[in-house]
Formats: sequence, structure tokens, C-alpha cells
Amino acid sequence: MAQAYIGLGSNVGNREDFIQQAIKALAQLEHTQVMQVSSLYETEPLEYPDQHWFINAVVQIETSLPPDKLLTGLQAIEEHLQVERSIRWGPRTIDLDILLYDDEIVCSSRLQIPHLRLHLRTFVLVPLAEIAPAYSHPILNKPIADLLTAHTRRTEVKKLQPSPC
Ligand code: ROI
Repeated sequence: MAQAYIGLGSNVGNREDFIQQAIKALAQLEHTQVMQVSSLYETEPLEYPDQHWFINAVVQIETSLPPDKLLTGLQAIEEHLQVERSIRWGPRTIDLDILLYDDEIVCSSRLQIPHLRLHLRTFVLVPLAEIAPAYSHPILNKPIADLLTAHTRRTEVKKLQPSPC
């Protein structure tokens, strides 16, 4: 089994609900188990500021799907949850990215692992550091916690408090 980390983001409609539905769908992927789920964070939009804030989270899975099959599975979940992709970097109901897959490096036109901008994005680093602080980035060779400390172009990220009931 491989260990992989999946980034989730939503900024349309009931964002928390889309994230929860996507986590359930991840748990139902064949040959895949959800091992850890980070807190949910409300995050300032990056790149395309004139849109709603996102909810972001990171999930650790164990899977025997190879990276390309895992990507196909994530795309099926996105389609099922009806991703709006009319504007590049614009609003989306749900976005699922493979951030890390063991210490594999994949560089094809369809898929890049580690995710190319993982170390530049506060909304990825904060939830990833919550569940995998010691995980070493296979290209930068630094633990995620160190990448977060070194990350200077921070955008705002607020932890959502779990509802009391
Ligand atoms: N900004 C935030 N805060 N969260 C995201 O998930 C996200 N996803 C994107 C872009 C448009 C880069 N900005 C984002 O694809």
C-alpha cells in the first residue's frame, strides 16, 4: 500500500458539505482507505482574489491504486460533485489534488507529484503540516513543518471550529 496525501478545496455552495462528501467518496474508492483527515480551514482565495473564500483540508489515504488510477478516481469524484470549471483559477464546487504519493516523483503532462505549488500555498501547507509535519518532501528534501516555517508569502487561513453538537 502507498501513502498519499490529497488536498481538497471548495468555494461554491455548501463548501463544508462538498468537502465532507468528497471525503466519503475518497473512502469508497477501490483499494483505498482514509487514514487521517485534517481540520477544515477557511482560506483566502489565492491567484484569483475576486471570489468567495475556500474551505480547504488535507486527507491521508492508503491505496494500492497507482498514481494515474488514483487521479482518474479523483476526477470521477470531481465530476460526480459537478465541478464548475468555466474560469481557470475561478470558483469550484470541489477540487481534489494529489499532493504527495509515497516519495514518488511523477512528471507527466497529466500529473505532477509532488504537487508543483504545494510548498507555495498556505492553504495546503497548514492542513498538511497538521497531519504530516515530519513527512519529507521528496524533491525539496525537507519536512513539511520546515516548509511551512520557511513559507513567507502567507495568505489568511482560519481553522473552522467543529460544531459542538
Ligand atoms: N485559493 C484557496 N484559498 N484555496 C484553494 O483551494 C484554491 N484553489 C485554487 C486557486 C484558484 C489557486 N486558489 C485557491 O485553484
